[in-house]
This record gives sequence, structure tokens and C-alpha cells, in this order.
Amino acid sequence: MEQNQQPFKSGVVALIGPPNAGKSTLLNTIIGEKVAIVSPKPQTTRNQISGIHTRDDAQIVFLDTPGIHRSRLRLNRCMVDAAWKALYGADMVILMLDGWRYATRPEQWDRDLASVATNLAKSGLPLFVVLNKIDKISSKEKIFSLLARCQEQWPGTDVFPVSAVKGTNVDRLMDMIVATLPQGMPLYDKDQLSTLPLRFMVTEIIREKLFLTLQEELPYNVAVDIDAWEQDPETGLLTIVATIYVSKAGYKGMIIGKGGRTLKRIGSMARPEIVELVGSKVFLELWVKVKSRWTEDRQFLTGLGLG
Ligand SMILES: Nc1nc2c(ncn2[C@@H]2O[C@H](COP(=O)(O)OP(=O)(O)OP(=O)(O)O)[C@@H](O)[C@H]2O)c(=O)[nH]1
Ligand SMILES: [Mg+2]
Repeated sequence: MEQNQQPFKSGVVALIGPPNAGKSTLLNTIIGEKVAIVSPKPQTTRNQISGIHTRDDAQIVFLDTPGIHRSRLRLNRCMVDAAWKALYGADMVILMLDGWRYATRPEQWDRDLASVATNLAKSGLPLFVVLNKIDKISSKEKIFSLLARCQEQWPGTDVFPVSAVKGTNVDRLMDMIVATLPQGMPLYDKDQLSTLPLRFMVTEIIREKLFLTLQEELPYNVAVDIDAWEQDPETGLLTIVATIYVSKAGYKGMIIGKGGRTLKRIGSMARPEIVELVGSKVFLELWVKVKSRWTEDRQFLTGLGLG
């Protein structure tokens, strides 16, 4: 019988790019489970999110990151710092771009990518460019001209047109990542999908439902923290008490909604996903508290794993 002579590969791949490019969606598609939250709004991801993909010939730790954008706000600066920090210790970088955005608004390219391109060049890490959301671009010519623009900006770099949502071309991207990674042993059990603590993942699920439910600027002004996490040894019921922090008193009523309806909806959207994640029955209690200017509060941000 023929033996597989290929050496085992392992390494860390940082997923970097402007907000809303589809970085978290790609991570989830690769891992095959939801490890990162996703929403149609930009700046959904706030921390580094790890996802572990193990196959017969390789183990890859992906680091999903907050979208790179310009802002003077402390929370946003911490998010962008967290993104760039993912390059330390990474073996390679994937720059993820929303192809549809640049197909429809080409003038956004320089604004979004000038500083990203400079920083990536400085890192000296192997780079792949992923042109995402090609399912939304019906004209082949537009895709070709975007691929050419990527080649112009990053000469000699491999560029992959993909659809992270549909999984188009993701297998080819994975094979090329594995080919680029160094030889190495797996660091994690093959069944482990993330290094993130369950409690953090629960706060992320709640935050995703806030992003999906709330309008305008509100989602950017909420943070979620766990107050209590207790499992009844007899019934197995896990009671989770979490607080949603808002930066202004006016926001509190908007989250709670008329007769508590909005908060209840957020809880019922989050609970089934939490049950799936923790693998037991869950009682979820949500509170809303005002913490003025939390987005500028260094200590509070550190508590959220930022800064
Ligand atoms: N049509 C289409 N939509 C996509 C694709 N990939 C992602 N999206 C959508 O784009 C939006 C943003 O996706 P995310 O995965 O949250 O993007 P992100 O880059 O992680 O965004 P931040 O965390 O804000 O930086 C969501 O509504 C996704 O459903 C794709 O391949 N095709
Ligand atoms: Mg994200």
C-alpha cells in the first residue's frame, strides 16, 4: 500500500481586512461550525477569534480579527490594535477583501487599503489575497479587473476569488495555505475547534443577536459580560446571568423594548445557540445596565479582552 509521504504541516494564519469583508464568515465556513459571530453591519468582530481546522495532513489555527478601519475612539483603536497583533506569531496572512464593494465603488479601494498595504508589506509574512463575495458579482469582466487590481497592488501574490458564504473556491484556498505552511506537529486535539473560553463565546452570541436586532449606532455602544454561570449538578440545568452594558441611559429602554419585548427576543434568539454550544439545558437571564462612556474606559475594555 502506498504511504502518504507528505510531511504534516501546522501553523497560524491571520485573517486581516477591512470591516464587513467576510472574515468571520470565511472562518466559520472553514471550521464548519460557528466560532465567530457575523452580521451585515461593519465592526462586528471586536477581539481576536481563533478557529482550529485539522485535516489528515495539517492543523491550521486561524485568527479572525476586527476589521481594519480609522477611528479616534478608544474602543475602535483597541479593536484595530487587536487585529494587527494577530500578525505576531502568525506564519502567514490572508488579506480578505469585499470584492463586491470594490466592483460597485472602486473609489473606496485606496481609502480602505492604503495603510493596510503598507503594514502588510512591513510584516514580511507570506500573503494571500482573498477576493470575497464573488457570488454577488455577475460580470466576469468585473472579477477579472479586480484580480488585476490586486496583482497591481500586491505583485506576485496569489489572489483567490471566493464566496465565503457559498464555500466557492475555499477548498483550493485551503490546499494552498497548507502548501505554504511550515512542517510541524499538531498543537491541539483534532476535535478542538477554538481556543476561546465558553463564557466568551456566550457573550459573543448575545452580542451577535444585539447586532442583528438593534438599529443604527446602538450595537456599537453595547458590551456583554457574564455575571453568573452555575450548573445544577442534579438536573444539569446551566443558569447564565449576563449583563448588557450600554453607554447612555436612552439606549437602555431601546434594548429592553415595550414590555421587555426586544430583550426577550434577543434572549430567545441567543438561547438555542448557547444550548448547542454548552451541550446542556440553559436558563438565560439578561440584564441591561448603563455604564457611561464604557467605550473610552481603559479598565473596562481590558476586562473585555481589549487594550
Ligand atoms: N453575498 C455574500 N455575502 C457575504 C459573503 N461573505 C460574507 N458575507 C456577508 O457580509 C457580511 C459581513 O460578514 P462578516 O463575516 O461579519 O464580515 P467581517 O469581515 O467578519 O466583518 P467585521 O467583523 O465587521 O470586520 C455578512 O452579512 C455576511 O453574511 C459572501 O461570500 N457572499
Ligand atoms: Mg468579523
